Amino acid sequence: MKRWWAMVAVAALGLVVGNGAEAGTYKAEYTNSLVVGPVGPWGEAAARFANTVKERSGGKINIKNYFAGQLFAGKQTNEFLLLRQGVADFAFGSTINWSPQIKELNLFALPFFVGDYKSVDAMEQGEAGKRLFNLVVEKGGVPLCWGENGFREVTNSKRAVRKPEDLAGLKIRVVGSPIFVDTFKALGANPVSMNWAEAQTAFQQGTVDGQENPVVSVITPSKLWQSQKHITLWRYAIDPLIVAISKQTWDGFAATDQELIRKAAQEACDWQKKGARAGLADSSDAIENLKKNGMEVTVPSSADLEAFKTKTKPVYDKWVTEVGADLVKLAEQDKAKAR
Ligand code: X2X
Repeated sequence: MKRWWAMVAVAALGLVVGNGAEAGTYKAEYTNSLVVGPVGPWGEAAARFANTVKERSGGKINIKNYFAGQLFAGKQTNEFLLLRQGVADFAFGSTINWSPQIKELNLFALPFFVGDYKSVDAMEQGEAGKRLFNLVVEKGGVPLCWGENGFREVTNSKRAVRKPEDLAGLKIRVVGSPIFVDTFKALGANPVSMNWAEAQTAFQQGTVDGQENPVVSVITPSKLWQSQKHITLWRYAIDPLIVAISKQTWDGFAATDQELIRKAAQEACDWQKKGARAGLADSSDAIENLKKNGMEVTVPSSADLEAFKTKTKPVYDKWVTEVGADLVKLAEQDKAKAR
């Protein structure tokens, strides 16, 4: 009898000191949203994350990856809304796709602002990154770690692009986020906003001439050389990923599960980021592979880059105001510290 009461007391105490979560109640499935497919470091990191969490939770936390935009039914700029509503429990999200809801995330898309890996790492780990994560929290997400899509390089089927004039009139697919339309207009191109799934069909049908995306995360797994002959390595913008969980979902987990998830996410991010840079940061293997597949690679000189930068300066100025001059200043300070 005594023992029975002791057990009740312990259980009650557990509820009181618990995280507000009803420990032991799990959903049959937790959704994870991705814009890309399972091939490549982005998708593979999501698979690793789901496996790790399942294993470490003894099979209780089952994350199902919804690849290729299945969860947001094509409209990639809605992904953060789904996360906020809890339709997506998790997201391995591109900062570009979330920028319509969190406009400060356009920081990374300011033309020719970031430029190198050291700078982006310094921004993410520094004051700018902290500010951005706080904004994600304010908007209803719980950010777990930074991943990486990568530096965005422009490709097309028509001609080598070394100068702004080379882009004149080219129909370039961009994400449905206004800074990209502004940038390509400033360069004299003809930008069209399109979701990634449709864009891939458009490249095959030749209804658009070009696009911009990172080499290892997107261009290679999507075999874009099948339609795009030319690539220019200009690093004009970078697209970090944020791995995040919906606030409701997060609050539904006990502290021990939260800890397990946070750790598994960090491991997935570290692995993913390394993968996104493989053959780019440590060697030129990823570029050699593009050549092997028939692409012609243009590497602009610093004078060439200056010409692109000058053309896009009005876009930069406009979007510094949108992003917030104080945030840009924090990012500049972070970058300076890394040097
Ligand atoms: O749609 C794109 O270009 C992609 C895959 O890079 C993003 O999700 C931003």
